[in-house]
Amino acid sequence: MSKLKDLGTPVFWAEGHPGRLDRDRWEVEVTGLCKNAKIFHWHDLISMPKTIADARLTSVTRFSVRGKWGGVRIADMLEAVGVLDTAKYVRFWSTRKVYDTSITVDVATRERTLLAYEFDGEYLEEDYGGPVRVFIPYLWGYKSAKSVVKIVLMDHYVPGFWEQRGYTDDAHIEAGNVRDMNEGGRIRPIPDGEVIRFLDE
Ligand SMILES: Nc1nc2c(c(=O)[nH]1)N[C@H]1C(S)=C(S)[C@@H](COP(=O)(O)O)O[C@H]1N2
Ligand SMILES: [Mo]
Repeated sequence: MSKLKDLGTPVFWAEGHPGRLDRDRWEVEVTGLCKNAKIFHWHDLISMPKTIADARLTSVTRFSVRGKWGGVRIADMLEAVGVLDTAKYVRFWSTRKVYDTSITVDVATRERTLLAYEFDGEYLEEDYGGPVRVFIPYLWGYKSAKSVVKIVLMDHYVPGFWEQRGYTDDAHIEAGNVRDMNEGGRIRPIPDGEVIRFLDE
């Protein structure tokens, strides 16, 4: 069990659940338009400065879950590999490389965009994208790729798994109602953009 599970957070694996994943042997390759392509091992990631974002993951399927997402800033990872000025997009690949999604370098380097390994102080389990997943509070959840194994810096955009199936490329969160998982699925209205409305409650 975990906090995310206790809250009844839906588990999405469009490509099928990956099963058990080995945290201690996890590797994330960062490559593409950078000076020093690099493989980050699990122990590298947890030795890097940890950022905690108290923020919401909000799905286009209209649920939203808030907690303290902990991990490494994507900005810190890009700095570590020496991202080039020509890199404009960041592509994330999930384990088994069926699911991918891309965002701008601009959003990737924002303060609360993380390669997350924790939620409320617990390591993420496989259901929720452990050992490490992208967490982007600013955009619809389909940009927050789970169980990430590869990050590619690119000068052009490529539509990902869900974008090819009709979800928008920019994933801008649109006003409407969401089920707030922190409130037992209570239906609440959200405005346009990042869901920060229920953070102070
Ligand atoms: N690999 C992978 N990552 C994924 C998905 C998926 O199907 N496969 N679903 C996305 C969608 S649509 C959302 S809303 C969030 C949901 O995260 P959760 O399953 O941890 O609740 O993960 C995103 N990342
Ligand atoms: Mo979603």
